[in-house]
Amino acid sequence: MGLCTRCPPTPREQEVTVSTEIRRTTTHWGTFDFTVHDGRARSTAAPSDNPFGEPLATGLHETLDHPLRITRPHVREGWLERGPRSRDNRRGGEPMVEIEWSEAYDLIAGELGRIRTDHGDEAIFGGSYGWGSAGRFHHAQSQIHRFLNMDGGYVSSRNSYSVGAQEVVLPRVIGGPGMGMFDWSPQWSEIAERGELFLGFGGAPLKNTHVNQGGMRRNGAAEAQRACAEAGVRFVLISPMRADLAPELRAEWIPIRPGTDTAVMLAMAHHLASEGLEDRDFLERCCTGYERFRAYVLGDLDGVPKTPEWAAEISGVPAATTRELAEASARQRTVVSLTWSIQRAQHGEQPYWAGATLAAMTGSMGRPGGGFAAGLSMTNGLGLHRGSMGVASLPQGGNPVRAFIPVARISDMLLNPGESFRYDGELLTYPDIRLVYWAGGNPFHHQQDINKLLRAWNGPETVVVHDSWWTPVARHADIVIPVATPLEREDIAGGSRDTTLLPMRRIQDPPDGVPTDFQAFAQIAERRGFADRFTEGLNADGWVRRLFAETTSRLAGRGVDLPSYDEFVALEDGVEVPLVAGRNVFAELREDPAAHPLDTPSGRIEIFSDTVAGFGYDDCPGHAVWREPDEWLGSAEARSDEGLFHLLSHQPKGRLHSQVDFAPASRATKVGGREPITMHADDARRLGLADGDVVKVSNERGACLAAVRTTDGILPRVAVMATGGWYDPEQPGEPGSMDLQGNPNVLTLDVGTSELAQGSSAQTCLVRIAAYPQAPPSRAYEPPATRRSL
Ligand SMILES: Nc1nc2c(c(=O)[nH]1)N[C@H]1C(S)=C(S)[C@@H](COP(=O)(O)OP(=O)(O)OC[C@H]3O[C@@H](n4cnc5c(=O)[nH]c(N)nc54)[C@H](O)[C@@H]3O)O[C@H]1N2
Ligand SMILES: Nc1nc2c(c(=O)[nH]1)N[C@H]1C(S)=C(S)[C@@H](COP(=O)(O)OP(=O)(O)OC[C@H]3O[C@@H](n4cnc5c(=O)[nH]c(N)nc54)[C@H](O)[C@@H]3O)O[C@H]1N2
Ligand SMILES: [Mo]
Repeated sequence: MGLCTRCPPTPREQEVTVSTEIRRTTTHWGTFDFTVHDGRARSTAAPSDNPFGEPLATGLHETLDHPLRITRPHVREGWLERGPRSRDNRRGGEPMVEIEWSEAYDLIAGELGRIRTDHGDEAIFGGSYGWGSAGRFHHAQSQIHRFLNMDGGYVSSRNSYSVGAQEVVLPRVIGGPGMGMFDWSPQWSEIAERGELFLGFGGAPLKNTHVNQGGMRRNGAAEAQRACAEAGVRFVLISPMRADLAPELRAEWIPIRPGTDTAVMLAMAHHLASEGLEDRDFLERCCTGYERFRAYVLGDLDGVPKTPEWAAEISGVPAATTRELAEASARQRTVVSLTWSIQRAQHGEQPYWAGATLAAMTGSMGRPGGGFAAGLSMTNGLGLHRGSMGVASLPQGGNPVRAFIPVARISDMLLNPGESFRYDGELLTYPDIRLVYWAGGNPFHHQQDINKLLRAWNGPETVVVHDSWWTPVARHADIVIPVATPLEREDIAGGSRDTTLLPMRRIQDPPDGVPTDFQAFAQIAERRGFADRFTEGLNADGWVRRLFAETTSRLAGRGVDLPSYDEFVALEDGVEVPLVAGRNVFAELREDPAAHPLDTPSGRIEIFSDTVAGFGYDDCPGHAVWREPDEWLGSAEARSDEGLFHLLSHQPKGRLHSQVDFAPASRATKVGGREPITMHADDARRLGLADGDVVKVSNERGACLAAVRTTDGILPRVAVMATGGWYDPEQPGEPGSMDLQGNPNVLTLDVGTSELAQGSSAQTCLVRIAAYPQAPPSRAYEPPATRRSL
């Protein structure tokens, strides 16, 4: 405590003594110290023992009292004037009208009641996908799902954008519950100790480790990777971008055409099989279906041997390189590692199935420091720790509505009610949605083909959104409830695959009258007649204490003693919680497959799956296969037209998805207020472009502006844009309007990965790039037009 010496004194400060203190809290992008002066946050800094922790939080305090902040509820003008049943919705294209809090809650409660009565509970979509914020109690998904469940249920969404294909296919191949499969990957420490060769399909970019779902105390990924290089592990990066492995790892870079990793893996398998180098013992004892796969790879089934030359034609990876890597993988302790981006593409199931199969052939599967890795360093904790702390979360109750969609099928659902589609062996029907309710996510960031989404989004009668700022999704709502940010509430955080249980402290108070999600839902629950069940008579403080007490008793069962809640919140560094030791299922399998079967029908690794084959999907048969995607550089169209580029949209370096895109950390990554598009210097020269030039990036689905950034560290004819720049259509509300700021999702393809997983295919995308000299400025960070209620 003391007087702030850095800020000039305000007139009030000259009269009264004002306190300054440092308050620490944790977020998805790390733990930070805020200087709080006179009740307002004035600076953000990473703790001194966390040298890698700061990049995403620079200037985070500036977002709290920002002009983009929403401080009063708003309703779309047309919805207010013409009513919710209007069929000429122009969401995002009309002024937003400020209304009273009680009026807003009445409207939402009224709509929930009307739609449930007239159309049934299946008419409400509450999937509400999104990362929201850290914190076990205030977690927006938990809050909205608990609220909607108690109100009669909602149509939910299943799986994720992150790992949509792999989380459906891998349980068929190697078994395992949900995200548990990540814990089966070799960890960085084991690779440092025993590994020799790291085959990084997509690499393990450090930019991705600046975030960790649910919070993190220290960023340990860079050190852990470096320890492997220092121990002599050979790093091979197979990726369109050189930056996908840190320079200190001294990786050999093998550029590859996007979407073609499966072909290279099949060709490595071909070389191992035709040279008799595969681990016959493991394949026979611990796997099923190898002979079928081998016949496919050798060409016995379709007359096409998947040779290294065959793969070179598809992928651009030289045949000699593929052979050398295959031989090295048979000789050395090898990790076959895949980023998640590789499966966020059409046929995204295939590289993961092929990768697991290849790892099983190498001789390293189930041996320390080797085998198959599903997403090492894709968030900070992955590859550092196995398992979870087991912190309690808000009970969501049961959902009486059974209908669901695979998460990325939202536009298809809204456009095609009543139509059926296949998913993981089921035949499902899209429900007829009349009300969409979102809290903690931004579909106008995360969904592919935003112009299609906008057409779909205009279908329902009512759209309700909770957010703290005028984000793209808030601008496309009918009713907006502004909520407190995570820096304005108290909670407990336990990040996934992190080992520190941390208190989240209130850095400053929310703007006058602005509720938390919990408080807003409690208000609506009261109008719907179930406030007592929703709150159980507790306020937020009571709930956080209850979750802490439950966590205390859970951890006591594991021999971990937590201090009292009041002691805990005073601890700067939280409490270290040892994680439950994960099982090494592949080591156990190798040792004795009968005693330690996997959770698959055969108990073994299913190189061929009768279950998947039985679904009869042409785009996902019974073993890993190469299938041409609809858009790639090897297509007939792209081969004959040099003007086509493969657009990859990867995770942003300067932010988490679209969160606070207007914050200094994210703004620092922009060029002239727009998202950069990275391309090869030779390509730029060919198009007459220089660094900083504004270009129009387009295809038949849409167009956006971006600023050129050149490099020699990218495969020619590949262009990369980060995701998450705020969608800023030139004509708000008009599908097809050009986005001025640079959101790649106006260009991406919205089709399922296959009929198996129906995951997002964001990385399957061809575009054209052309100079756009007279570019209008982006207005993404200016608040939209609003007016007061008459
Ligand atoms: N082209 C392309 N598209 C992609 C991807 C890609 O690689 N390429 N990646 C995909 C992936 S992996 C993901 S995970 C998704 C991410 O998509 P999202 O998770 O939807 O993205 P976020 O920007 O994190 O959205 C969070 C929103 O919640 C708000 N928010 C934060 N905290 C709270 C809270 O406590 N309460 C409420 N009510 N709101 C809150 C934020 O302001 C923000 O608007 O994007 C996907 N989209
Ligand atoms: N800073 C930051 N970190 C994040 C996030 C964030 O928003 N910001 N989001 C987090 C989330 S929700 C998730 S799901 C993970 C996502 O993790 P990923 O999806 O794996 O991350 P990306 O950055 O999309 O992709 C990593 C790299 O894969 C390469 N790549 C793309 N396509 C191909 C291909 O076809 N073949 C090969 N060989 N390589 C390819 C690209 O060059 C890219 O840089 O990241 C997490 N980490
Ligand atoms: Mo994700």
